[in-house]
Amino acid sequence: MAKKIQKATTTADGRRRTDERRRGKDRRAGSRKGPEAREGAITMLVATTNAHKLKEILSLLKNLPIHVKTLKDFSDVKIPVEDGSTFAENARAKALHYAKMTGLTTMAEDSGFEVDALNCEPGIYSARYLRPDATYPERFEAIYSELRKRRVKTSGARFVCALALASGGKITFETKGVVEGQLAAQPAGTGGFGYDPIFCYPPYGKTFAEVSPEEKTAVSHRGEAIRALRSHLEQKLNTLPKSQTR
Ligand code: ITT
Repeated sequence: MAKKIQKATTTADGRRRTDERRRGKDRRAGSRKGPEAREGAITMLVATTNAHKLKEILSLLKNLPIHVKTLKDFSDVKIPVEDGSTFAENARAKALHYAKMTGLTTMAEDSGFEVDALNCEPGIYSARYLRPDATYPERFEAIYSELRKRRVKTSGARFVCALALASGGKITFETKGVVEGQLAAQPAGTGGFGYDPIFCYPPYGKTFAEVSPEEKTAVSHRGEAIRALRSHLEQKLNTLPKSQTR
């Protein structure tokens, strides 16, 4: 019996020491592990290396009572290889990778621009279309040149955003946002980023680069996906015991 008590004490002591060592390590690594447990409320990593995407996502998550971390808090974390064959596969892989590397509930999204007349290219290759270091004007010209080759004047086009939330090695939420439109006759506008100057949104009669950030996200693929994530998180927060939220 005495032996049992001794063993239990040793185990508990050992665990406490381990936890203390881990907490010290967490502080040194920029809260790499365990902040959810420490703070009680939801901490979520927004895992994107794209500053434009990040700005849109953060503005869409505004006023949600969660602690948001970005990859700036984890500068030494490696970027995952994106070798999925769909937006959803890539989004899941990114979310699981960054969640594993940081120990945080993590959201990631994979998005892109699809042109019907080009068999939905650039699609999942949007960020590296033509060449990884190509400029967007070069990419636009490549798209228009492909259309000229096919003797096509115009085409339907869309932006797609697949979003995944990962926690504890699992995907806990997934959604997809799509905005349908037309390939613009020529690039127009200076706002936004990426393919925005060549995506015409018919209800506005303008490209996404010609409208305000608010007008874009009110109807965009990313706006739709993040609004669904917001509802999911709000629901999750409502089911947490009061003592775990603040
Ligand atoms: P992360 O993987 O780190 O999030 P990334 O830019 O590599 O960053 P993706 O692989 O999802 O992200 O590629 C998205 C590309 O799709 C992006 O670089 C643009 O070329 C295009 N894109 C996506 N959303 C867009 C938007 O709202 N406006 C214009 N272009 C967009």
